[in-house]
Amino acid sequence: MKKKIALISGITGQDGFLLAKFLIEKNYIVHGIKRRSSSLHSTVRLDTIYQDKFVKNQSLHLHYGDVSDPAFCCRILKDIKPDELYHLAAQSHVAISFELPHYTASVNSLGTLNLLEAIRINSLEKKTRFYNAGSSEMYGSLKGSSQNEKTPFCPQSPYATSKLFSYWITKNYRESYKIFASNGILFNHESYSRGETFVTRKITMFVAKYNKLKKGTLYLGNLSSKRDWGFAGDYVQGMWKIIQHPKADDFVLATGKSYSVRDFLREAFKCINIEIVFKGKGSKEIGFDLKTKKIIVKSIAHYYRPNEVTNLIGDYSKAKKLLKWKPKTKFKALVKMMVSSDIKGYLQQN
Ligand code: NAP
Ligand code: F7E
Repeated sequence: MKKKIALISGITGQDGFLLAKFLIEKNYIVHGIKRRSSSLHSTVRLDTIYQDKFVKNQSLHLHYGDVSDPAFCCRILKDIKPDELYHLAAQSHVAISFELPHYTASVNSLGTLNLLEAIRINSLEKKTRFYNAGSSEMYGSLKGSSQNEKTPFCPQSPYATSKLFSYWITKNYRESYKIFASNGILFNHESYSRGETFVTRKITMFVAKYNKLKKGTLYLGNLSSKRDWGFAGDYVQGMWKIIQHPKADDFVLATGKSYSVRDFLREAFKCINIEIVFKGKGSKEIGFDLKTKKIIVKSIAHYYRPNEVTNLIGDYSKAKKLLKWKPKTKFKALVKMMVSSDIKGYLQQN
């Protein structure tokens, strides 16, 4: 049987790597877009699935490119003609989007438009199914009990606003040009491959180091903000299911539960047998080891955002009903998985 061809923008990121691995296991030929970098570091996640150019029947192919370049987008679609295009490339850091709003809008909003236009210009409307990586950040802070596909959007950052454009342009191209174009509205999903400046990984990497050195302070921002945290491995399967669905549509993927940054810290330190206790409020809050009384965590104003999304909880019942998707990994198991992986990594490197 002819193998399906997938193209992934953002293949060097957390989700791109996990999705590529999943699709290769499903017997796809995977093409990925990587940006030119002065070091090899940007492709480090792909090391375990990398295949040399000269290997026969190669299932992973990497191409230099950038989604903010319309000519490149047009050319890659013309050359690859993928059955499925997973558009994951983005400036994905919310805090950084306040520092680089123009750049964030340019990559996240126009990048999506460039790929959709490339499908249209190459007359691939009937051939290529398009997945767009939408985000729970588009909702802004929780108002009711949970957020689903019918909840009004209220973006609170340049990142969220840029993603709202990409969400609507995806819907617009679906309705105007009959392209199979779907949005995943994904709540936070984490893993051992999560970027090191996102709060969960920042915590688990610190815990791994603290486990060995028994010293140091972890500086964080708002410890009270709450997120619906799931495991990225479960979510890439959801992306695939969204694309296999008979009809293009928009789907929330989430766990339906939310925990604070403080909860995540407690659980992560528990993995190294430290009970952490908190004292103080806001940017004066500290976390210390109940046994030794050593201060380990400090909240500082530097890491606060100009506008904070205080709480997010997703309602994934549509995906459960129509896609038969549900998250398999619970919060505690996720934290444990990330801490264990970082402890192993730290011990190997030091
Ligand atoms: P990530 O780890 O930050 O990866 C982002 C990827 O996009 C990287 O491969 C990055 O390349 C690439 N990229 C950035 N700008 C690009 C450009 N101009 N052209 C081509 N590639 C570019 O993000 P992630 O966590 O995997 O998330 C994947 C997608 O889902 C993103 O769109 C994100 O906004 C969205 N999302 C994520 C979550 C989550 O919780 N993880 C939730 C909702 C939505 P480099 O490696 O070269 O930087
Ligand atoms: O922050 C708080 C911070 O940066 C989570 C992206 O994948 O998910 C992600 O966006 C919470 C926020 O993720 C620090 O204020 C406290 O309330 O890990 P984060 P995010 O902003 O939720 C959404 C769904 C996406 O779409 C994005 O692409 O943690 N927080 N102290 C901190 N956050 C960071 N990064 N660093 C801190 O020191």
